[in-house]
Amino acid sequence: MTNKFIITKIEAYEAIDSRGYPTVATKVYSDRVYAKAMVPSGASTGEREAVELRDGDKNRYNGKGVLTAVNNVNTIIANAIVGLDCRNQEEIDNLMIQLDGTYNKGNLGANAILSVSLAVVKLAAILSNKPLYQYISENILKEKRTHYIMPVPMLNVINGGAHADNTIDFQEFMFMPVGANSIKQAIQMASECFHALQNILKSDGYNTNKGDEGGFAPNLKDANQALSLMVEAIKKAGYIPGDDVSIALDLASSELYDENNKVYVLEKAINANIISKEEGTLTSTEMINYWEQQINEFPIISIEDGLAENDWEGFNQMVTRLGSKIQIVGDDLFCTNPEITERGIQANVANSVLIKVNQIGTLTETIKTIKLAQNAGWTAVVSHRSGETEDTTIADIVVGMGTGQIKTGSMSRSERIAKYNRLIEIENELKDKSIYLGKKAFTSVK
Ligand code: 2PG
Ligand code: MG
Repeated sequence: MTNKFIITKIEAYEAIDSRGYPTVATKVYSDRVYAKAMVPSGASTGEREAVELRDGDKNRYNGKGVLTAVNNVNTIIANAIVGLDCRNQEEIDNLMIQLDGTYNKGNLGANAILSVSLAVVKLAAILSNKPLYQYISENILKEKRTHYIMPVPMLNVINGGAHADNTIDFQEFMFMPVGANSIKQAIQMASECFHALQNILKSDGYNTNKGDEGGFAPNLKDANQALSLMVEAIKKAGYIPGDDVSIALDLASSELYDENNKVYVLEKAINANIISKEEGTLTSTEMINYWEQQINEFPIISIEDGLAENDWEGFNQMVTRLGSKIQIVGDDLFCTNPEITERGIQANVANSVLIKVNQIGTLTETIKTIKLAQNAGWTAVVSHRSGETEDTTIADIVVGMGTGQIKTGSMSRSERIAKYNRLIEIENELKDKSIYLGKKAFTSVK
């Protein structure tokens, strides 16, 4: 009898992401059954991210085409992987890493490699007759669970920084429905707060246009005003700030850092004449002071990339001062890279790691980073990118890995909603075999 798990064909092509840029889509087949994965793409990227291979041919998509990566899948990767058993995830991922031969997947492209890595696990799950989250847990982690942990979502409702054309320098202001008892309820609460925020913005005379992740992108004065509006929205929707709905932030501070002068510059606000150059230029300590004040004033529970990726000293100071009160998440800081995360754990620069599959490029390495964090008593937040597709793999990864937190955008735009709908579907399927941890998802915050 033939082994139904043998990969018989791999087919990649250029698809389109949520910003209208090309991305790699790959179908991995076993006979007539196939699974498909599509790769996301960031705008505020960390220096140490695995390489997203772009053609650079200015005649197509302003140089952003991915035909070289697609071709690498269809030739080099397909030649090596067709004929292998799709259940051997680690073997396949390691083989692709070897084929690439660089430390950052710059040869074949992390976008090429990731598309195959994710399609392979999806195919193995389909052929095993298991939902992907269950396959990840039982077959990859070898953990049989009586209950699955549904993630507390971070919903990015005010977009700034590189994700929006407005005056806000900080990138993401997110609702976290910590008081819900299920993902379904969490999403309902988030939706109600989101619409309350929309009404407040409208009646205060602000525009309600959206940024890349589906959050509003008004021209606000500063972060303090954004936070005040969010608290007002939570109350207006009938919830208690901090008890029912908390606030998480991604400051994406690498984008603000002036490496030469070791200062953070709030350029958008300065250019809009909201603040002077002096007021808008902050040292690491001044950044921490500012955010400490905001934490005291608002129900902030988590801050991601509160400082720049190379400011490890500043991060250590931030964790020492704020780490017992809030979750300090490293995104650009670690780039989902197991080695950098390991170093970060030793150097005590955070208490949580953001997990983005395309920052590292294989499922195997992604899992390694999550495990490192979990073993160190850190939390791990599985995350989308600002450029996304309808691919919902991260929803299954977060449930399969049981990390307890996901960041996947606002209550608008279908590429974000697709992930929420997948989480609702999983919860429905699991019935009483699912748990929503709420505030308990923050194990590292005392
Ligand atoms: C981030 C992400 C996702 P990007 O900084 O965390 O929200 O943005 O994908 O642009 O890096
Ligand atoms: Mg980030």
